[in-house]
Amino acid sequence: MKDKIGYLAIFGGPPSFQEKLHVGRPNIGNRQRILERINDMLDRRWFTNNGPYVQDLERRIAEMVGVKHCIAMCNGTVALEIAIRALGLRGEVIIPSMTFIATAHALQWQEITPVFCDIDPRTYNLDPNLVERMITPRTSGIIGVHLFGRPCDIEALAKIARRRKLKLLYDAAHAFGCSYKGHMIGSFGDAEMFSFHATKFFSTFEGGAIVTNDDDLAERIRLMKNFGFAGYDNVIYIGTNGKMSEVSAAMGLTGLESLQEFVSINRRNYKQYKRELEGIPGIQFMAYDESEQCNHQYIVLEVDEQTIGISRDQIVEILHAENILARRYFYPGCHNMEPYRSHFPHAGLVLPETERLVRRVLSLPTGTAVGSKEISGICQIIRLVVEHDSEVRERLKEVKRSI
Ligand code: T4K
Repeated sequence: MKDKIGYLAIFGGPPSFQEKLHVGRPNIGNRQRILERINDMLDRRWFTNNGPYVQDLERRIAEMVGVKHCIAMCNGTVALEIAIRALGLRGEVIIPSMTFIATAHALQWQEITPVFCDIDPRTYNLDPNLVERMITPRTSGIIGVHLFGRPCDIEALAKIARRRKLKLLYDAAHAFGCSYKGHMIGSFGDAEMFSFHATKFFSTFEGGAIVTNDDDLAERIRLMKNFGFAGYDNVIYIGTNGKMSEVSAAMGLTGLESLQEFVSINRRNYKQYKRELEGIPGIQFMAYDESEQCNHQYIVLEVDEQTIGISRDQIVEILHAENILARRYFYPGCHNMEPYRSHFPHAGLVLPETERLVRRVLSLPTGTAVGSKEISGICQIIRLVVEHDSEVRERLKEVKRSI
């Protein structure tokens, strides 16, 4: 435990942690069960192409989410691309800029223009009032992102989509196991997409899924993810390869058996962070609605540089020196990355809340790989830095001068 500025690793002290603490360290579940399933799979010699594990996983996820169809995919990005195509999106699609780059790329990859809309700073999600203003005759749909697992304003977006005859897709990459007004995320809009990447609290190594209640859409998606095959030697649609492998599904089925344990560990971590960080001036803790189900996959802080005189980036630098690999998700916003930065050099002018927020937020390590001692150590470093802000500022300047 460090109680003096001089002990911080950035000023020459030893790092607080020998091993790096990551945001997004995978949860594993029952290792024995995974290996048993993989052994069975090897015995059966059925590795992919809609195998029994994939079918079982799809059934269980559809049941858990409360939808008619779940189509498992090789990753979340391909799932998004296929959902976009199967929904017939074209022209322009409205999305937030504060998201992982895959949301924008899944559109641009298909020569559809992502139109970046500003967010509501209270939810970090699309501001429905502003969505309305971004609609043009070329707009074909809206992709809402439930950022960090907090649901979009689903009712307001549904109303706009209905009134303006737009398709409504959700990028629910962060929101598996979360709910909105008592219903599971995954059951809203025309379809929703999940990511089961290794860094997500529920993982299939790489993987994802599209969930929907629309029978025709589900049928198109199934064809599209398997080259358009409707049976041996019979291609009836244009398609690609979006299939999930059996080894991924084996991981997923095993992970589902430990899902509640993952959530409760994340929740315990969240509560501890909240307890130990609440009330620090200039540090705001991103809270979740306690009345909803939540996976607590992300622990997010907002740093107010005006109040503490130390920037988010300086805090990240200090934490990294301690081997705490905090991340700046989702800096600098898609509109500040290529090719969008070149396509829309002035996009930032209509995204004031996004521009402000991407400079303030940071994500801290959580998950089953992080224990209570580590969390206390992380919180203590943050507290120490904020409580000695002027001294830290001066010493950071010295460090910069000496480089
Ligand atoms: N939409 C949204 C809103 C998304 O956030 C994402 C993905 C997608 C769509 C697309 O879904 P996928 O196609 O990925 O299924 C990571 C993930 O790669 C990405 O899946 C995720 N979002 C994004 C938020 O985070 P990076 O570039 O930050 O990953 P990386 O390699 O820096 O890893 C993050 C941390 O996790 C590191 O500190 C290391 C640790 N880690 C990572 C891996 C892969 C491990 O400890 N073990 C591991 O196996 O994107």
